[in-house]
Order: sequence, then structure tokens, then C-alpha cells
Amino acid sequence: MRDDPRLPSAPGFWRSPLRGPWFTSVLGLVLLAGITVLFVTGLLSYAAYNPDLAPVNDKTPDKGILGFYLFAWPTNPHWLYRLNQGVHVTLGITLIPVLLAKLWSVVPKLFALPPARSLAHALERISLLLLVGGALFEFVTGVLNVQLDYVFPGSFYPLHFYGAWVFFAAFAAHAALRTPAALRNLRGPRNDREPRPAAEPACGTDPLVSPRPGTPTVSRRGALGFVGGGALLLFATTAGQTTDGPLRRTALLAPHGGPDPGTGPNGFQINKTARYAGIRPSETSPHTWRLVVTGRTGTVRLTRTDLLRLPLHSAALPIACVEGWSTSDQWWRGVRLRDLAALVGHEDDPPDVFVESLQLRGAFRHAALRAGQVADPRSLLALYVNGEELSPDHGHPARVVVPAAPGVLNTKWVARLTFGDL
Ligand SMILES: Nc1nc2c(c(=O)[nH]1)N[C@H]1C(S)=C(S)[C@@H](COP(=O)(O)O)O[C@H]1N2
Ligand SMILES: [Mo]
Repeated sequence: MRDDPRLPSAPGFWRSPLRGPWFTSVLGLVLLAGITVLFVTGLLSYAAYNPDLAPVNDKTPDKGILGFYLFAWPTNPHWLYRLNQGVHVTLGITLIPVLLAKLWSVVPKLFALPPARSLAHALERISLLLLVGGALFEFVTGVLNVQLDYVFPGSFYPLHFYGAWVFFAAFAAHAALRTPAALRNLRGPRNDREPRPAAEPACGTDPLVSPRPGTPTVSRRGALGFVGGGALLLFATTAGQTTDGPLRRTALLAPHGGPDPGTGPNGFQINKTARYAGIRPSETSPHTWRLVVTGRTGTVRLTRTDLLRLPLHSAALPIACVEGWSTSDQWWRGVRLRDLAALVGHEDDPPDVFVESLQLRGAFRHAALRAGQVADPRSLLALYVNGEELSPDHGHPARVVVPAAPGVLNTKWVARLTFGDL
């Protein structure tokens, strides 16, 4: 039964002459580099949320020792999160054709019988299930999070985070076992690069090579070019999301469009609108809105006019979302967070701060910032952007902006700042 070429378990069932160690090795080595970058930028992205600072920041509270690497995310360079997340998402999308081609190139192995020849072989096949399943899971959850208002059952963050560890463990084991052979295959005899004509009997015993290959319709290089072209196309239709201006319109695959930001000083990408967040104009008018600031010496309540009497400072900072999109630097103007800390008794050494918005529901209605982020002179409670008052959708009357931080920490519609013990 094993050799009946009508069954996928038979080597003769798989007839593409493209399959072979060279093709699989090239794709495997591209993924080795690419997925390593995805793993590192993914872990960094989690660290950038300040998850160890306060429970409200931590979307994966049960991570245990998987948080061993967390560190205080810096405020320099100010485009750090923009770069990290742009690379993570754009590279992830770009690698989709490479991943699919790699899986296609080894699919005969998935069906090979017997399921296990030995204990070692059984363990290897189980690890391959984790590898393939993990890869598909990470790419699918990532794309869904970027493209849709999240539809996956369960929260994206823990799924993608735990999935990454399981997947990367299997990936590291696989890479350790296979990279030496893959490198050898690339240096191997040239003639393996091109598909064997159908008439020529298969030589060697590599299980990837079909024993009865069909007639080639494309060379292996041609097939690689096709995969590379697909990757390039995805890159070209994604990368524009990390810019603004005309290039942004090339980002056809950028996150779910969002509301049209329009033009003018406030004409840059909007994540959640004021309407979506349930912010009513009556709450944000200068007559009703108050900023409540609490710290060592008690609580002060400031009107917008009070805030405007404090020294105003400017900072050029981007908004960079976990979804991969970002804006170029916007020109924010407002009160320094450390000046607000000083108002309530933290003159010399500003502490951490807990920021709350007018929003009543939603995971990002509040966030905690580190002492180092509060202390940075570019960290503002912004009232203006690009010379104009903040629009309702960008957080009017006041929002936080912090250099190098992810968008989630740039709370909009701020109502309350609590300095000190979180
Ligand atoms: N109150 C509040 N602030 C918020 C959010 C939110 O949902 N509620 N979303 C955050 C996220 S995820 C991002 S990426 C930025 C986007 O800011 P923008 O819409 O001005 O571009 O706002 C942040 N501030
Ligand atoms: Mo975001």
C-alpha cells in the first residue's frame, strides 16, 4: 500500500520536479533569518508595553518565567517602537509566500508512512507538527490582528505570545538539526538546482526528490523568483503603512483602513475614534473638563486654562501602533509630564504614573508609564498637534505622547494622572 502512487503516503504520488533539497534549503535559510527577527522583535514589542510595571499594561499576566527577559523600555531613539513594529509586521507579511512555499516543498513528508520508524523518529515528527502548526498559528493570528478588529477566539496577546514560544522552541530545534545540511545543499553540485527531466531516473535517496517526477514547467530558480516576487508584492503593499504622505496610499494591505483622517494638521492615521470610544463632547468642553493630578502632596484639579498657564514645550514624535502602522514625527505641544509631577510634590525624581482617560470601557483606556518615560523632557500631555488643537479623534482635549513608546501608551482623552506607587 505504501507504494501505491494514488495515495499521498507513496513517494511516487508527489510528482513536482521542483521538490528537492536545494529548493527546500534556500527557503529554509530565508526563514531561519526572517523568523528569528520576527521572534526578537515580537518579544521586544511585548517588553515595550511595560507589562511588569502595572497589571493594566500586561495583556499576558500568566506568563511566568517567559517574562524573564523584560527590561525597562528606553525613550531613545524616539522612533524605536516605530522601527521595531514596522519590521515585525512588514517582515511577517512579506514572509508569507516563503513560508507557504517551504511547507509545500516538504509536504510529502507529512504523509510519509510508517508514522514512526523509531522513538527518535516519532519525537521528530511530533516536533514537526509543533513547528508547522506553530508557524501557521503565529502567521494567522498576526495577520488577523492587523487586518481585522480581532476575531480570533480569546485575546490576541496571550495567544500570539505563548504561540511564539512554542513555535520558536520547535523552530530552534529544527534549525539546529537541519541548518548544516541546508548549507551543504546550497554548496552542493549545481545540477540539483534544476528539475530533473521526467525520463531521467531519480538518483540519490533524498525523500524530497520525486521518484517519478513530472515534466518541469518552470525551473527551480524560476519558482524561487515566483515566491520572491510574491513576497516583494506583499512588501510593497504593506511597507507604506509606516509612512505618511503619498506613499501611505501604497499600503493596500495596511490595517483595516480605519476612519479617513482627512487633511490638515490632524490629518494622520486614527486608531479608535472619539465616537467609538464613547467620548461625549459635553465631557471634553473647556467648561466641564478637568485634569485631576494626584501625587505625594495630594490632588490638584486643572482646567484647560490652568494648563495653558504652565510652560508649554514641543516634541516631534510619531504614533506607532502594535499593528505595524505608524506616522512620521508629528509636532506635539503641551505640558511636560515631569512638570505635572512636580505640581504634586515630585520635583526632583519623577516616579511612575498611571494615566486614565475619559473612556469607560476598552483595554487601552488607561496605561502606566515608567519613571524614565515621565522624566524624558519630550514626554508631554499634548494639547496641540502640528500647530492646531487636538481633534476629537486624536484625543482632545489632551493626550499623552512618549518617545519610543508603542501607541497603546499614548493615551487619548486624558482625565487623570496619578504619580507614585502604582
Ligand atoms: N483612551 C484611549 N487612548 C488610546 C487608545 C484607546 O483605545 N483609548 N488607543 C491607543 C492606540 S492602540 C494607539 S495606536 C494610539 C493611536 O493614536 P491616534 O488614533 O491618534 O493615531 O492611541 C492610543 N490611545
Ligand atoms: Mo495601537
